Amino acid sequence: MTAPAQRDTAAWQQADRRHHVHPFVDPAILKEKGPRVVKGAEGCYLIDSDGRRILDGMAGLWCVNVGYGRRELVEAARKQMEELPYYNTFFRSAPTTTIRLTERLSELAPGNLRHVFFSSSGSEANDTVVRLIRRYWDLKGRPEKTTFISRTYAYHGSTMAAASLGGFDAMHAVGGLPLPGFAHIMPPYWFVFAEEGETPDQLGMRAATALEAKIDELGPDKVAAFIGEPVQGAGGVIPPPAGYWAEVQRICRERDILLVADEVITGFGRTGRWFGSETFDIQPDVMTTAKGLSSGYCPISGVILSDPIFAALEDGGAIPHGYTYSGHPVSAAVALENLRIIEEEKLPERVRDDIGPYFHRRAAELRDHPLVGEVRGCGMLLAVELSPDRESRALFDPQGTVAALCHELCWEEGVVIRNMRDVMCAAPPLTISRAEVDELFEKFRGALDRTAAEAGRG
Ligand code: PXG
Repeated sequence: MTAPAQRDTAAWQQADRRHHVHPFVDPAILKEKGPRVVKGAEGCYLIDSDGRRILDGMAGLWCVNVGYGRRELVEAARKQMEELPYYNTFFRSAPTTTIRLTERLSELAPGNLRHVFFSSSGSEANDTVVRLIRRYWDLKGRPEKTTFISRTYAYHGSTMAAASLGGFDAMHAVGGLPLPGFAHIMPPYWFVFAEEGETPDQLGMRAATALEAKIDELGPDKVAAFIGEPVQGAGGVIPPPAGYWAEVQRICRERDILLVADEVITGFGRTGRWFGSETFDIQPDVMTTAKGLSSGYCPISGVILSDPIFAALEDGGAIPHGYTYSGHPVSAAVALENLRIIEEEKLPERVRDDIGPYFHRRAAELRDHPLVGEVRGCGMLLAVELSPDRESRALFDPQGTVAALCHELCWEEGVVIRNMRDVMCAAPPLTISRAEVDELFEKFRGALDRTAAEAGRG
């Protein structure tokens, strides 16, 4: 085995193939092509093991909101490690930094969301949501309100409960999911679900009505909550049509169903406000945050509870739920500094008024590309839906191969854009410059042209 300092790309790939079990990677393709080995990063660029610079159009996994290489975050982590590298939040203790982060999040979160439960990932946060909300209804004397409703193509994480909340058949097929007590409805996804002649707003109303129908089918006395991402992310960037969230909220309120906003992707500036809930005028009872909370520099997530939910839980005594790393002080220090940067550099405003509109102006230029069926998005979230025929909104058969090819060619061109079914998704750092946006689309178009040529659709 070569010493790490002397390893070239092939040696890294060999070691990885031998010992590393990857999430969401086809082992046959991994065996054939090996992993893409990443060595460093700066600003919006990754640096691979050959020293090549690649524009990261995905901000890692939708999380590096402030970009790579921030010295302030390194310094915050270093300082915290020196002062208090670890202490827990069990048994009546709390690191000062963790307390400060709860104050800051309570200031930032909309409405009466003022109480934070920490974990290390979005998945754990959503597991926490399931347990706490079931506990809440139990304490309210309504122990039968246990079922969660979510949507097809929702992504809420990979633990047993989070994947049950999620709306992917392939994930449900592993481990016997969904668990009992999880139901799914259609998403407001016009390109795939609209009927002949149906407008996006009409489709949005139909998707909201599906919630009403599902609650009535299950019985409102059995349903605990509806959970949704303000803009569905990993399912293919599906922004809600006008009126969708207002209708969902009306339905939930009228039937005494709690509303959970999963802001793991949409939080911390990505949609042009601090939270997607503000962009879409949602007042959730519970909010899940992760990713952009620390810009991915350290693992941390927070479930933010409203005053009444917290009050009820408080009355119920100790919550037998928590993680060794709940409120980890180093992650909390990095998150606090990250939030300071987002505020100081006015990143939500920048996304709303400047770089977001520019990003979507450039994206719109792809609309007449022969492979493109639809271009949609919000803030620094973009989907380019590939289709063999835009007019009829046809899907490729089999699904997924054309976008997988495009994703490969994007890497070759020097930009990361993620494929999901036949949707290409981008979510760059919120700090991306106009010149970098230009570069992103130049490289993306190059990859699309090559995909069209290779897939015989030029
Ligand atoms: N909620 C949402 C909305 C997410 O996007 C999670 C919860 C789970 O977070 P953790 O930290 O447990 O991964 C996510 C995560 C992809 C991809 O392929 C997306 C996510 C994670 C990994 C891959 O787009 N989102």
